Amino acid sequence: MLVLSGGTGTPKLLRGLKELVKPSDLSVVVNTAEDLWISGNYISPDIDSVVYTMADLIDEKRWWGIRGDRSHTHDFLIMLGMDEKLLVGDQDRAVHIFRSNLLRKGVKLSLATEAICHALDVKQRVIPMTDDIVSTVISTPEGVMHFQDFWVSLRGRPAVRSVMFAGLDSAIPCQSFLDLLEKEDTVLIGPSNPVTSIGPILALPGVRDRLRDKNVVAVSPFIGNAPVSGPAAKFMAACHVPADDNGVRKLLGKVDLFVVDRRSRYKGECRRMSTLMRTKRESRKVAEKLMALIEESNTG
Ligand code: GDP
Ligand code: FO1
Repeated sequence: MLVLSGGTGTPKLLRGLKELVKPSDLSVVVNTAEDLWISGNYISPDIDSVVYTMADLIDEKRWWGIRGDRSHTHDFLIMLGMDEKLLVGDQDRAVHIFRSNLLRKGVKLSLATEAICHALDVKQRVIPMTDDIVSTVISTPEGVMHFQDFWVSLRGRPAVRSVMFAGLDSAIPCQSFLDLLEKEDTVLIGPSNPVTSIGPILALPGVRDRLRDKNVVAVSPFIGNAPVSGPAAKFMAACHVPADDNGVRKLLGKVDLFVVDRRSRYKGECRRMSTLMRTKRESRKVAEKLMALIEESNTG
């Protein structure tokens, strides 16, 4: 199965799916448009969240960073007068250093990610959506800024005029992503931000075309009429779609099976189940129900 993922909602689902699906049958293509260099190292927040989830290292309170990690280096850098816009944990930083050393030698992000997976004994395939640089740029009345400046430094407070993806038009999907789109019958779009996490993956040249003959299953990131967390509602309004399941459905485009939370007021064709995943148990339940639906949709 091929899963498209951001760094929070879909990793919660992957926490359940990895208990049910053989590692060799589970591949995850991850958004990289929120990546950035910090203090000389390359951070790929969504890839790291997916890898740490698969390695059972993820900090499940925040859905970024490593559980129990310290921040001695970050604290000392701040004391020295450096400004680090993200709070980077020490072990997390070690992963960034490992990755950045490979990138500086000319190794592609996809291969560097494979090396990280190998080192952390992650058997599932975790694939960046592209090896090229794509950056999410948010236009606000306070200026045009990188996603992380908007979301972390300014805590998502400014009004959002538009969301753009610099570099997306000339980016090429990773070859292993294209190979999986050939091979897999089912593509599962996880409950991630439809604008800034799933949006860039689907907008890569050739991806939407290749989804035409697939069984595309999507889980909405909305519970009732609001996202569980994050800036999805603000971004969706800036994209001129309603901030609800109708808007999610519109942004995703071709979907054969749309799964919404049982509290949703969505009136279109869909399947309903509880999709809230606060615990490992809830993640597993959602994953189980989803697998049953997918099986049904493939045989029926
Ligand atoms: P990001 O990369 O950190 O922005 O993370 P994602 O895009 O992967 O996930 C953010 C989205 O996950 C938000 O829009 C949330 O509404 C959604 N989300 C978080 N937790 C849950 C959950 O338990 N269930 C569902 N259905 N969606 C969730
Ligand atoms: N998000 C924050 O809100 N504050 C942070 O200090 C922060 C640090 C951080 C460090 C490593 C990493 O991989 C992710 C981190 N995030 C942090 C999350 C990151 O900003 C995510 O991209 C967003 O949460 C949305 O995807």
